[in-house]
Amino acid sequence: MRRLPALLVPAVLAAAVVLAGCGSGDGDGGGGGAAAAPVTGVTEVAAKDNRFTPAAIEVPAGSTVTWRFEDGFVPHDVKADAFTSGDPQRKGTFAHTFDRPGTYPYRCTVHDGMTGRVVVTGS
Ligand SMILES: [Cu+2]
Repeated sequence: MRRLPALLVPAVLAAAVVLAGCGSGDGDGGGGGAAAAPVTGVTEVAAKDNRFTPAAIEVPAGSTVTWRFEDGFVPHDVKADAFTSGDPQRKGTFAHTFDRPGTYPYRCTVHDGMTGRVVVTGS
């Protein structure tokens, strides 16, 4: 899962440096998170353990991404500028189709620091 082509490694390191430079520190500490290099070939995101996994994905335009709420009694939602899953939920799924290329950050409004990102590439 974690293996990356060698060419990508410098980009990941650069991103880590940029992050470290931000300084404000949200106390995440879990590594990865929404700022991590996006995972490709995945259109499902789990809302579990108070995080989105994978937190960042990259899909081609026209893809439908499905979030699965599977954190037991802990409710989550998915809120972005362009879409929202509605009320926080404890189970079930939410799906959104991304027609336009761009980067779509989103978050769970229930939990600070529970964030994710969908990167949509041109088809
Ligand atoms: Cu949440």
